Amino acid sequence: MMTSLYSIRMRATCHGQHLAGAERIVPKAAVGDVTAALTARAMHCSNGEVDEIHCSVERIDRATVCYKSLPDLSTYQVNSWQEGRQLAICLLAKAGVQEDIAERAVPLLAKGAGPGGAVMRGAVIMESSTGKRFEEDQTRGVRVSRMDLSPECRPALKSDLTSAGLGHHRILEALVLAGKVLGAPGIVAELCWSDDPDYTIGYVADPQAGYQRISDMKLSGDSRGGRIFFVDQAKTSLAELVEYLERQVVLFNTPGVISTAQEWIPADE
Ligand code: WAQ
Ligand code: MG
Repeated sequence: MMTSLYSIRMRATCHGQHLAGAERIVPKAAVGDVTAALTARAMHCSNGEVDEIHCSVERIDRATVCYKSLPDLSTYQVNSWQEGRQLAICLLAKAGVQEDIAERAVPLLAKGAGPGGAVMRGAVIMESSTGKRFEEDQTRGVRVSRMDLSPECRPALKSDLTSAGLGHHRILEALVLAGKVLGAPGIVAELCWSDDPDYTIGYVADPQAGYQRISDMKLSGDSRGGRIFFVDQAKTSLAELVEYLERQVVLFNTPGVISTAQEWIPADE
């Protein structure tokens, strides 16, 4: 008999504010260790003192698991955040997002896509040719959940990333999240950069080109960031999309190709 799988989700708060979150999908025997590791990570996060940690552990029906391959990873080295944003618009347009929509999407994340310019807890869902937004709650947005590497793939990917100088768990987690998003019905592309003021790297992902990191998407010290999922409305419904992103269990069992960083030279220089 195959051992059961469990989804473990952790979120930590300070004065009711989100501090840290992480999730894993692991075999039954690893549940104790992984829950402890995620809790320890929340306790040691440098953003503030933890008030509450919530961990949920939920058994998964093996028959519902969808196995996929991770996207390839590449890195563009740019000279400034202005150049990074210009490159992001180019990559989004190449992926099939209408250019004027891409040009409006980047400043939307830059000013904060939530009400009053707040950083959202989840992602914006945006129609790729009209710019129309679909999230029911623009404070929360849509949260991608229930994805991980298979137990066989995790050490292989970790060692590939570490050899490329990309060993921080933030990168692995963003790659896995983007991998799930790229499998979504009607997806055209994803745009992301962190809301962590010390972390300026972002990415544009699309199903053909994969996970394309951009070295600078904002000025250091800026605590705004977020995610936008661009979709083709004709190819999906909001209900189907949200069901996939929030509930469908996805395990990645094959790493993608990891390329070395390349310099980006803007075309008009
Ligand atoms: N689902 C949807 N949106 C999310 C989720 C999620 N599970 N988690 C975070 N977000 C949104 C939310 O608006 C955050 O403010 C924003 O994304 C950024 O989240 O070097 O660290 O966890 O290759 O700060 C990308 C580059 C790092 C990594 C992304 O995002 C690399 C990052 P953060
Ligand atoms: Mg963050």
